[in-house]
Amino acid sequence: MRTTTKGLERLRAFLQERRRILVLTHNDPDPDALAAAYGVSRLLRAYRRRGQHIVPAFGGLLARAENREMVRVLRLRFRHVDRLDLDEFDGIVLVDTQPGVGNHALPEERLPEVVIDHHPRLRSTGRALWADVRPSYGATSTIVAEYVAAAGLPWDERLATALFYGIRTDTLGLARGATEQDAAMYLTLHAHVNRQALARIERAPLPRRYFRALAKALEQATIYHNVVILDLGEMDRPDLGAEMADLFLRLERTEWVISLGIYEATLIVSVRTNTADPKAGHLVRRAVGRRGRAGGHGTMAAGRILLDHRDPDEECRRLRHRFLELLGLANVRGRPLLGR
Ligand SMILES: [Mn+2]
Repeated sequence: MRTTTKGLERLRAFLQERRRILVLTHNDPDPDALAAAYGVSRLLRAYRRRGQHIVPAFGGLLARAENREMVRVLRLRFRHVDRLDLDEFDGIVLVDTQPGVGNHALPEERLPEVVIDHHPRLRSTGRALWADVRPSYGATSTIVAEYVAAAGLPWDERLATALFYGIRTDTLGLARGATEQDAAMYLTLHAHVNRQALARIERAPLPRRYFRALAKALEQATIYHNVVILDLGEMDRPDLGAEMADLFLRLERTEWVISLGIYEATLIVSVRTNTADPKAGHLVRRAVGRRGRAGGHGTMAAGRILLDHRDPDEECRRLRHRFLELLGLANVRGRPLLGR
C-alpha cells in the first residue's frame, strides 16, 4: 500500500508538468492491458487541469471476440497508436508491459516516464521517472485498482467491470498466479460490477472465422504424451494461437500446449501450461533463443520470430522439435488429436 501512495504522488507530480499524455499498453491487448490502461487514464483525468489531454492507446489488433465486446460494452475509448504522432506527447505511461519487451509500439529510444506492470522487471525499466513493477501480482489491473482506491475515486460500473474482468482473465478467476492483493481487489470490485455487461462480454458473439480457425486447429492438433502442439499455419490474427492454446489446455491429461502460427511474416508462438511448477516463460525463451523475442509468466508465455526470408514451414518444424527436446519428448511420436 505504501508503494501505491507514493506512486500516486509521483503520478500527480508527473502530470503537473505535461500537456499531452499517452497511456500506452502492449500490442494486441488482452483484457488486463485494456482495463489497466483505461484505469490509469481515468485516474489521470481525475487530476488533470484545463488543456491537458490524456490519450489511452494500443498497437496491433483488437481481435478476440471477448476483448472487442469489452471495449464496445464498456465504451472504452482507445486510440490506435498508428494513428497518433508520438512526438506530440510530452509524457508516456506504459501499462502491462515494459520498455525493453518489444511487444509495444514505443521505439527503443523513446523511454516512457511511467511504467506500471506485473511482468518480471527489466533493467531498462529502472530509467523511468516512476516504475511500479510488481511481478508477484496476478494482474496489472489489481495495481491500477489500488491506485484508484488510494486516490479515493468512486467506483463506477464501467471502471469496476473493466478492472474486475482484467483480474478475472489474467488470473482465471483467482485460480492462476493470484496473490492476496488480487483476491482482495477482486472482491472489492465485484460489488460494483455490472453483471449484465460482464455476461455479455464473456459470451461475446463469435464470428464464423473463429469456427473455421477452430476446425483447422482441431484437424492438425498433435499429442505428444502430455503436450499438445498446434501448427496453425497462416493465421488471420496474431492472438489466435493464444486463444486456441487456452482452449486446448482443457484437453484431459494435457499439461502443455504450444501453438505455432504465422502472422504477417512473423512466427508467433504461444505456450500455456497447468503444471504444478510452471515455467512457460523460461521454456519459450530457451526455445526461441536468439532467433526472436520471447517472454511471459510461469503459466502463459509467447514468442515471436521474424521470418525475413526464412521458410515458415522449416522454421515451425525446427521450433516444434526444439520444444519437444526441451520437454524431454524428442523421441516421442505424435498422435493426431482426432485420430484413433
Ligand atoms: Mn497482465
